[in-house]
This record gives sequence, structure tokens and C-alpha cells, in this order.
Amino acid sequence: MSDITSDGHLPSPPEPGNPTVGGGWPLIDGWARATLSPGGPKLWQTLNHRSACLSCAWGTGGQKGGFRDELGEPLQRCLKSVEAIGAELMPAVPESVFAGRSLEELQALSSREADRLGRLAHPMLLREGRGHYEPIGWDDVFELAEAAFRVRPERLASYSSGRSSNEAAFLLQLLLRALGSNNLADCSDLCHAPSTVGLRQIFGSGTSMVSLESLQQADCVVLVGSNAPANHPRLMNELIRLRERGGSVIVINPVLEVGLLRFGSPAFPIKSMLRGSEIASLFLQPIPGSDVAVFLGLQKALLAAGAANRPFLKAHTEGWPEVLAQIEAVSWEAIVACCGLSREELEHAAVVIARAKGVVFAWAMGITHHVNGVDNVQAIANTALLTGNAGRPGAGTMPIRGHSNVQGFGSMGVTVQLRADMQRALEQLLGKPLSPVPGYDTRALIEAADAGRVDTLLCLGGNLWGANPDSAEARRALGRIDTILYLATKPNPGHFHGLAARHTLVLPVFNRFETPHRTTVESGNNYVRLNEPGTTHLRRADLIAEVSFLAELARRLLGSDPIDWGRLQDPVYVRELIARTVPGYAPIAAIDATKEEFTVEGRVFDTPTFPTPSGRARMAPTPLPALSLPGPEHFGGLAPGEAGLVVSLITARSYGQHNTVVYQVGDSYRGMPHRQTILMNRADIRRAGLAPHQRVGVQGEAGTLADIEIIPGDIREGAALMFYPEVNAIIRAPADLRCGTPAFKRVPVLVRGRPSAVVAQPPR
Ligand SMILES: Nc1nc2c(c(=O)[nH]1)N[C@H]1C(S)=C(S)[C@@H](COP(=O)(O)OP(=O)(O)OC[C@H]3O[C@@H](n4cnc5c(=O)[nH]c(N)nc54)[C@H](O)[C@@H]3O)O[C@H]1N2
Ligand SMILES: Nc1nc2c(c(=O)[nH]1)N[C@H]1C(S)=C(S)[C@@H](COP(=O)(O)OP(=O)(O)OC[C@H]3O[C@@H](n4cnc5c(=O)[nH]c(N)nc54)[C@H](O)[C@@H]3O)O[C@H]1N2
Ligand code: SF4
Ligand SMILES: [Mo]
Repeated sequence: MSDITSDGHLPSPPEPGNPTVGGGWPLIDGWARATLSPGGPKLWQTLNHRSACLSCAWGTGGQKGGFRDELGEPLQRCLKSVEAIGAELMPAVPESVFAGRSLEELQALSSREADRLGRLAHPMLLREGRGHYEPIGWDDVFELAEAAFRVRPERLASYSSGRSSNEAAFLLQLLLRALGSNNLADCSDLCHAPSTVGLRQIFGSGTSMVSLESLQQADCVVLVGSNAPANHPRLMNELIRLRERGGSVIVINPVLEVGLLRFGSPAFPIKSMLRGSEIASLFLQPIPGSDVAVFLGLQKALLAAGAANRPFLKAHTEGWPEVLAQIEAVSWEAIVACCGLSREELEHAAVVIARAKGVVFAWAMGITHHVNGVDNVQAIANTALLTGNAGRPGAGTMPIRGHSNVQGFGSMGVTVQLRADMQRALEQLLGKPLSPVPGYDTRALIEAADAGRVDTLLCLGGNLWGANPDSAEARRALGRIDTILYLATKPNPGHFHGLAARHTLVLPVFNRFETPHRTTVESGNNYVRLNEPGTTHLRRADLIAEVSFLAELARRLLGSDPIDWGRLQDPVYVRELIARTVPGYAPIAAIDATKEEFTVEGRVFDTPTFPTPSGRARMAPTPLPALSLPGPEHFGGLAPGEAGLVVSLITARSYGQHNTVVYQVGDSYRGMPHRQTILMNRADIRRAGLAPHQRVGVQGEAGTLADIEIIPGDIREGAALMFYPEVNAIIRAPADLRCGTPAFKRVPVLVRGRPSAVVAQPPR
């Protein structure tokens, strides 16, 4: 447990201590400690500020008040938002850090150490061949940036992370597209892109079709590949309520996440905190990467039980005969062999789904981080359609989005798969056709940079280096870019490892609750929140608003042609342009006057008419994946006398981290006390000839991490789990080619070590 720090920033919330309940008392303790710390008053002030929570896309706060959701319900704020705010309320990085520490010293910092340096407060420049970042004034920054942007448009790119505002996101893509580049890589490429692509193909819309209100009418939630207790904690309140009104929760996850079994929520202090509320009514633990098989199994069982809704299929879908034919053709043997679940388990789950009046299918990275991520999404959507659970209140498909404004970035056109209607609107605005050259998504950007095809990269937030697999490749690729501009609130290892060939700029920006003008964000449930202006606690800091930076750069490059780029300094004008060009966003034009937050039009379906040419959902068969693991020889083989085995590695978040930013080292909900750990099934540990808590090497295709402690846990046999971002040093992850998303959740690695003396070696 951490103590209140002498420099006045908030203490890290405590690590959880009760591994039989998720959430629970550590949350209350965390709130108490954060509140009573010297930074407590400022924390409360920020929590009550009328702006959306920084952390996840479930979405909380905004005009209704810091603790309220879109329905105005109170107590909808979790400790994760405290973690995020605490990090932003730290003092400035002391000048001595950049002036005094060499690049090598900065590179030696862990993610947590880098974050704890404090807030970025002054623009910094690292020149080619120098060993230190040096301060630089904004005039010089703009001169360098302007020169760097005057390159051939296909050699210009951006990367973005979903914490900035809609207004900044809109300007980013408008600037790049006006210059003739479609290279708008975004963190969503590494995240929910398979959901966007898969859902858009089927429903003509790529986001959740379920509103919070609609979710509250469901009597069954199928939660797939999500660790919501850690990553979307307020969703747990909805699951608790659903169970209380007699509904069921079917969890599908290779890891028996404790918080998905029982969760103690501070929103229900008396009822839930002591022992936790039961969450899963049924927990299925499939082989990682086999979700298509799981859903084909559910579909087969539903069909056999006469639970397919044929009138619905006939009236509201197309492609259903092919899907039904596939369900009938695929054998139970093939399904069971692929997913490792029994036919009985799947049939039982199908009965629960068939009996429910309204089923919401929700998922996160366990579904998208696979080479067949799009198929996974579509197998889920097919199951919803087969049972008529789409296009009515209390039912539907609900991708649980990541960053607090990642979905807004997509809506604003920060994507390489721009909607045709938005493209037309942008072309009208810019008075010219957009470049026909396809843009780079995040993986394509890394490859293009590695091949020397990128000169200038603007990163609006994020940690491009740390978020990508194969850290050495990412570092080399970024090193071949001439100029990189990192706009950020906090330092992270990407700023020290992801260095450009000539100029690397780290440019400090206001965060959401400090920005001196109004901004908006969009939640995963399509709800647009309005953030009021704020101020920063940083004294003598030299921060810039993201909108100001982008508008000024655009003005220098483009003048007033064909729009008055200088006028885009005014976010109200930006919102006017958004209203004109972004589908479903018309109400944003009046939001400054009305203060009325809104749900994006055309996203939530209360009737089964979908925005496809025919109005019907377009079902398509989903191929069963061929899952296999290589043997140790793939990794060069085990040495004589060495023990080990190849497992299918899930790379995921610990309880106390936000993406590449680590706040707490341990995750005791999973019994993993530090970050150099690998969670394994006991049978696998035995079979490998290794022992619990032994230190081993974990070898991936891009390298080996040594001195990793084996943690025995409730994880599917054959699978293992390690924490990202550290594990990105050693893994390569092939991508789903339809969206470029890496298979972060099924990475073959060889776990190798000295044979355990304790356990008898089985013959190998
Ligand atoms: N506190 C906090 N909140 C966050 C974030 C954070 O880092 N910290 N990150 C934000 C972002 S950007 C995102 S994308 C989300 C991430 O939210 P999640 O998707 O919940 O995050 P992961 O840690 O990637 O965990 C994925 C879950 O999928 C399971 N899983 C792995 N492989 C499979 C599989 O093949 N099939 C199935 N069915 N399940 C599988 C894992 O066991 C794990 O429970 O959270 C957002 N919210
Ligand atoms: N192995 C493995 N790799 C993964 C994943 C995985 O599960 N396994 N998950 C993937 C997923 S789902 C995602 S979304 C990506 C995440 O990848 P990214 O979005 O690139 O990474 P983050 O760690 O969220 O970026 C955090 C940084 O954003 C900056 N920041 C914070 N707030 C602001 C702001 O308001 N403005 C600006 N300009 N900057 C700000 C700070 O500098 C902070 O350090 O990682 C992916 N990589
Ligand atoms: S659930 Fe997500 S949006 Fe809501 S308070 Fe927690 S981190 Fe913020
Ligand atoms: Mo994400």
C-alpha cells in the first residue's frame, strides 16, 4: 500500500485484498484515502466539475454533474476515475528531470515511474544526436511543426488516443484530409476496430445499438471477453441490478475473473459490500480465440430447441438461410473440439438465452484481439439476430468501448474507414475530393515508417511505442520518421523510446477538466457529453489547448482556404462544422446555448429497421477458426534438461493500470502480486514440469522476458495471462486483415525453466 506522498499528489488507491470478491472494501478504502490526502479537496472539486470522467467509455459526469450518468442517477463514479484524476493532479515534472537525466536514464524508467514524474508543463525538443530533451518556445515549436508538415501528404500521418475532445479529433482529421493525407491511425485500430467493421457490415452501424435505458430493460446479459470489474466498473452496477430483478448473466471468459463471480459495489453499500453481489449466473471458460465456436454452439442448440425466431429472420434480416445452413452443417464434435466447452454447457446457456425476454450481448477485448476478431463479433451478432434480440428495447449488441472518447474519435472521422456519407460532407466542406490513397491504420503506420515511407507524425495523446507489439520493431520504425510531435498531458515511456530521426517534440496540453473552453465527448453508448471550461493547478506552466494547437498549425499551413482555419480556434465554430459533416451530430450546433447533451442519432435501434440499403440486417456465416499451438521447436526448442511448454498467452490489463500507464504494480484480484508474473493453470504447470512461483523465462517471437514468476490460477488449461504493456517487448501478433487489429489475446509463447524438483516429471 502506498503512503500519502510528500509532493502532495494523491496516493495510489490501495491494492485489492479480498480475492473472493471483486471490488469490495478496497474501493471504499481507496476513496477514503484519496479524499483524506492533501490533494483530497482538489480531487473532490475535480470530481464535481461538469466534465466527463477521463477514464473509460462507459461514461459518467458532464452537465448532469460529476457523479451522475446520462439518466441522472447518482453515485455513478468509480475509483478508476480517481486514479486517472490523481495522475493528472500531480505537480509539474521538475525541471531537473529533463535537464539532468540522460536519455538512457529516462529510458530505464518503468511506465509507472514515468507517469509519476508528474505533469508535462513546458514544450520540449530532442534533437538528433543529443542526449537530453531541451526546452523550446511555442513559436519555435510552430516553425518546426509547419516545416515538418510541408511534405508530400502520403508521408504525413497522425496517431491518436481516445482521451482528447471531439473538437480536437475533428480538427485533426480535417487538417490531415485537407492536406491530402488519410493516414489517421488511431488507438481504436488496436482495440474495437473489429466491432466497428463487423457491426457495420451487418447492421450498417458500427457502434452499440443499446442505450443505458435499454440495457436496464434486459433480463439477460451475455458478457464476453470483458474484465468489466476493473475496466468498466459502473457496468457492474447494471449487472447487479439485473440479477436483483431476476435476470441472468452469462459470462464467457477463459479466465475466471473473480469480480465477474461476485462484485462488491459501493453504489449498493449495505446490500453488496459485505459479501459482494453474485454476478455470473453461468460462467463458460472457453479456449482463447474460440468464441466463434462458442457462438456456433449456442446457435446450434437454439436452433435444435426450436428457439430460432424465424419470423424475425424472414422479416428483418438477409443472409439467414446461409447462416442456418452453416449452423446445421457444423458438427458438435468440431464445436466442442475448437472451444473446449461441453455440448451440455452450451445447451444449458442456450436455454437461458431462449427463456430471456431481452438479451444484451456485450463484449470487449477478449473478442476483438484475435486474427478472426471480425468473425467473433459477427458470430455474436448472428446469435442476437437468430433469437430476435436486436432492434428493440432491452436487447441488442453492445461493444463495451475503451477510452473515454475513443468512439467520438471514430464519429469525428479519425479512421481509415471513413463512412461514405461523411466523406461526401467533408468533400463539400473542403471544396475538393478527398485523396483516394487509402490511409495507414496503426499497424500499417508502423510498417510504413519502418520502410522509410513516413516523414512526419503527429501523436494526439497515447503511447504508440508501448501499445504496439514487438517493441524493438516499433522503436526502429519510429526512429525512421524525421519528426514526431507528441501532444500529451503526462510523460510516458513512448516519449523516451519512440524517438524520431531528427526532431522529437513533447508538447504539454490541458486535460479535459482544465481546457479553457467547452469540449464534448461521446460515450460507448452514443451519448454526447458537454464539458465545461476549467483551470489547471499547474503554476507557471506553458500548456496549450489541443484545439488551439491544431487550428494554429492549420492556419499556418492552409491560411483561409477554403475555410477560415484561424476561426477554428473557436470551438463553437468547430462544433458548427461538426454538425454539418458528422452523421447524427446535428444537435451539437446548439449545445453551447442549450447545454443539452444528446444521443447520437441513428445509433440506438428500438425497432428492427437498420441503416442498410434494404433496412434489414445482413447476416453472414462465420468460419470456425483452426486453432493450434506450435511446439517448443518453433522457439528453437528446449535446452537439454530444461522444462517448459508452449501456451496461448492472453495479454491484458491488470487491475491498477490504464492501458500503457501503470498505477499499481500488483493485481491481487488475480493473485498476481507484481508485474513480472504469468498466470497459469495448475495442470499446465505440472505438465510442463515447472512449479508454482518458480521463476521462468517467457519466450515470444520477438524476444524473451526472464525472471517471470509463475502464478497458479483459475485460467483455462493451455492458456496463460500476462500484463501489457511490458509483454509487448517479446510478442508479435498477427492482425485481422479486415481491420488491422493485432491478436493480443492469443499469442503463442514458450514458458521455460529449470525442471521443478518438487513435482515428478511426466514422460515427455
Ligand atoms: N481501469 C481501466 N479501465 C480501462 C482501461 C484500463 O486499462 N484500465 N482500458 C480501456 C480500454 S482502451 C479498453 S479497450 C478497455 C479494455 O477492457 P477489457 O477488454 O475488459 O480489458 P482486457 O484487460 O484486455 O481484458 C479482456 C478480458 O478478455 C478475456 N479474454 C481473453 N481472451 C479471450 C477470448 O479468447 N475469449 C473470451 N471470451 N475472453 C477472452 C480476458 O480474460 C479478460 O478478462 O478498458 C477500458 N477501460
Ligand atoms: N499486448 C497488448 N497491447 C495492447 C493491448 C492489449 O490488450 N495487449 N490493448 C490495446 C488497446 S485496447 C489500446 S486502446 C491501446 C492503447 O494505446 P494508447 O491509447 O496509445 O495508450 P495509452 O496508454 O492510453 O496512452 C496514455 C497517454 O496518453 C496521454 N494523454 C492522457 N490524457 C491526454 C489528453 O487529454 N490529451 C493528450 N494529448 N494526451 C493525453 C498521456 O501522455 C498518457 O501517458 O493499447 C493496445 N495495446
Ligand atoms: S465506469 Fe468508466 S466512466 Fe464511469 S466512473 Fe468508472 S472509469 Fe469513469
Ligand atoms: Mo482500447
